[in-house]
Amino acid sequence: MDEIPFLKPRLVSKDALTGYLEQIDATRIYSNHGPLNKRVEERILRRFFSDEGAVVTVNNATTGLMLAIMQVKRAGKYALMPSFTFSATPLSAMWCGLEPYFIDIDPERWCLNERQLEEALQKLGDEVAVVVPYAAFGAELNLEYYESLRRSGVPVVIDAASSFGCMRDDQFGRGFKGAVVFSFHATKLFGIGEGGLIYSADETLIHRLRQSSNFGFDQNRESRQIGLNGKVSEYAAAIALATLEVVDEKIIARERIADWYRAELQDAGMLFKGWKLQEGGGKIPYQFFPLLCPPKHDHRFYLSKLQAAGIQARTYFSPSCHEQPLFQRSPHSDLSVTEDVCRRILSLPVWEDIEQAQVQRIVRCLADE
Ligand code: T4K
Repeated sequence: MDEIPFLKPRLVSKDALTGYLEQIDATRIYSNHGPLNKRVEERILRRFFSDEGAVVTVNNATTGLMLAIMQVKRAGKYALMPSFTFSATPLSAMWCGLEPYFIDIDPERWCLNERQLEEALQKLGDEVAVVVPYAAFGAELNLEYYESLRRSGVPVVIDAASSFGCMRDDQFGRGFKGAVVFSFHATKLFGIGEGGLIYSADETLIHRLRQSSNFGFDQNRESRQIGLNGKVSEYAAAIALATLEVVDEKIIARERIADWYRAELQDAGMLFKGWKLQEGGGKIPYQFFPLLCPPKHDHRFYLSKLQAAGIQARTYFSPSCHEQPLFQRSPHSDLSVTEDVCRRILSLPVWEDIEQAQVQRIVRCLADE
């Protein structure tokens, strides 16, 4: 029986790139916020954010998070965030000299539990330097809540690594005046290899982030603030421009695959047998299909069934951050929902040309007990 890989990303073809590569050859500008990067930013701002606010490209979301946290953080010790995230979230806070402080997630959307976040804010007061919520797998966060938190003086950087490409006409993050950081890693819907983007409705913030992504240079090319090299090469921008031409097809293809998963799970009656889907995941840019297995087994039971059937799957984000050696000593609130989700989470294959019959095979393998 054919193996089903976990991911099989398809970036743009060489033919789609040729025109852009010729433009690079003609200008001989290869980096430093060059013309293709400028075009990527303009097109993304128009297409996804209706020209509201501003964006800057960065060489990956981890750099974007570091730059944004460094830019907005206030005096304080802790970065409040979920433990149910990729290690890039706490790592970027640590690079900014902060200690991650993990808060539990809610059981439906698997995003930061706002009530527990409020309790931690009360308890820690001025020790909180920044809050870094993660929009889990592209689920929408309550932006009104985070905007009011920001206005009350608590800086907020949203880890939206998995969110780019959701909502065809209303990209998540639009209108938020803190920083929203997206990933363009090869494994994401808008994959360009390595890359990312920071959005804010606050244009001044993006201006400062653009400078800090270029050694903190001001207009005289003198370092005026702390910075690093977070720029994107023109070759990567060429891939982004070609990807923009097909992004609608990618969004539609992934939505269709998620619909197949939902229909198969429904047909097999699994949603009444303890299997659980993420809520708030109507139009998310699926990088893979996440779901919780019934509590009677932990996910290893199902992973081995899949493996025996030649199907690759993963368990993002298990182990969660507080279970990993580097973060084991980081302070945290009660993490019982995180621990339950991490025991049960499965990440199932999604890529644009996966076939319906393959999705069927995956779900039937799980259903067959
Ligand atoms: N915040 C959150 C919440 C994130 O999820 C991430 C990244 C970040 C921040 C940071 O974003 P970046 O700095 O990366 O822009 C992968 C991705 O590398 C990572 O970007 C992503 N999250 C994470 C969820 O997944 P790994 O270490 O699990 O990837 P790896 O090498 O195990 O590959 C995953 C699967 O994809 C494998 O089956 C192989 C396949 N693959 C991978 C690549 C790179 C391919 O088929 N082709 C490829 O080119 O992290």
